[in-house]
Amino acid sequence: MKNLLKKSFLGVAVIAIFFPLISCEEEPPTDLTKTMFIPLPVSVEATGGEFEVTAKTVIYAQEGLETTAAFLSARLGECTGINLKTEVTAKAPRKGIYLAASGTDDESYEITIGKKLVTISGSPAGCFFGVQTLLQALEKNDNEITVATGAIKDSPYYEYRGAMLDVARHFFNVEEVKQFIDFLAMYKMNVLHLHLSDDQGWRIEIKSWPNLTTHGGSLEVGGGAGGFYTQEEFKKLVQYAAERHITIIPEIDMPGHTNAVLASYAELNCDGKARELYIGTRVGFSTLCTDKEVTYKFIDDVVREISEITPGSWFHIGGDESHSTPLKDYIPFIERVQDIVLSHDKTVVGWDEIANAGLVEGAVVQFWADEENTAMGIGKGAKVIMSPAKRAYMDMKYDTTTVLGLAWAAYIEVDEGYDWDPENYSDAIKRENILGVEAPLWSETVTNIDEVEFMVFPRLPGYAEIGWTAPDKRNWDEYKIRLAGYGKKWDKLGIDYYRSPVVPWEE
Ligand code: TNX
Repeated sequence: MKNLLKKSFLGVAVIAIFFPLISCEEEPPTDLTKTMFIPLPVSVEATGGEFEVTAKTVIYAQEGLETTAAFLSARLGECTGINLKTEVTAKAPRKGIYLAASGTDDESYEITIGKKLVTISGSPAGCFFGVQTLLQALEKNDNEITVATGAIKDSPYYEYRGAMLDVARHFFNVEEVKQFIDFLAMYKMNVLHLHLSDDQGWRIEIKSWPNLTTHGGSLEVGGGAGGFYTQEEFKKLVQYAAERHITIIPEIDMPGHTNAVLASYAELNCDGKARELYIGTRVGFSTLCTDKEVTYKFIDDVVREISEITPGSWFHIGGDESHSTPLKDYIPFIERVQDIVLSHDKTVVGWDEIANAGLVEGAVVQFWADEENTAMGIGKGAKVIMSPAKRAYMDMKYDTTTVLGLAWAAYIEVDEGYDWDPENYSDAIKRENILGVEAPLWSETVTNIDEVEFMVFPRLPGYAEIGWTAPDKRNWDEYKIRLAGYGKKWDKLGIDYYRSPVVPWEE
């Protein structure tokens, strides 16, 4: 409508004559506070006007924000078909879209949307998150792309907002992992935990132990061809994530969940005999030989090679479900492995079982099942990542009719995935103990990216909001309306989401 008005003076005259009373009301409502943001920002104010994105709009960026400017231009191009020019500038322009460095180093950002100029200011990470917010505020009507004017101030509640992808049970290639990273980026998540090894497969090249991938990575659950990332490919994933302000946490699970290792190198078994490759889904039957010296040489090589190509500060040592490792062996093993991780300048992360051992300074315990373990970890000074299987496991079925997924922890409908609060989950775990939230996707039953999408959408945006938005601002009945608005966007993006009956999807 507005384009028409602009194009023809005659049109304006005709409309003015025949519709004099509704000239303003003709426009779609331009109320920024009505935008369906996920996660919900700290504050949104509307000023009632609109900013129009046209082919002439330029994205200006201060130095250091070029990658985010290019990202915004590419995303706008995908959803609108117009490719905006980007330009580095030192001073604020009078019109266009302007990414400005605020001088802060946290993840907060501010957006002001005027009729001529949109300014997003923050640290590089803050600006990137602000860009996600701006993209959610875009309206496309006929040929017009507009944003309602106003102001947004925003910052996250938790510093750690993650998801995990199990690439060991089923392998997901570089392109698929990039798509997963894109899902995280849309909702301002900042951590991707990659579960890189398990009984069924080893998925990252280790140059000093090549059989790990050539043999140990050759299969996956069900017996199909597995796969692995070369170190060059892994670096590309790290880079792709970094451009989206997402840190990759590599996990090498040990001493259990190691059958693929034990099949690749006979000497890592206590009896010196290589195991067969495993394509089933049992857990708890494998263990590294904790009292052989070569085991620690192996671990040191693995941690060193992976740490060299991982700029993020974390290294995840797994440590879960080591049912075949007696506790008297498990404890010194976990303690020694933590020292190895420290010697490569990384921060230790492990599943809650590691709290049975002594913990090094800075160690992080990932709560998934056992509150007592987690409480022990807190007692030993650890921070906690909240991934309670009953609420946050994206491999759990939605309900009894879900074909994919498992159900050992719970059925997790979309409301159950959203409607809980990390700091009120367990008496033993308080706000000050919590680093953040992570939603894992285990892949025993999930074989390709379409199936990933089905398990992840629409639950993932909820975990992102739990991580970003303060608990007193979250409410399922209000959230479900916002969530419903995303169905059409996902349709357009070709995302195979679960059309949950508890979400009031738009027709
Ligand atoms: C438990 S969660 C596991 C994984 C399985 C998952 C399936 C955790 C630390 N261990 O090995 O894949 O359940 O839901």
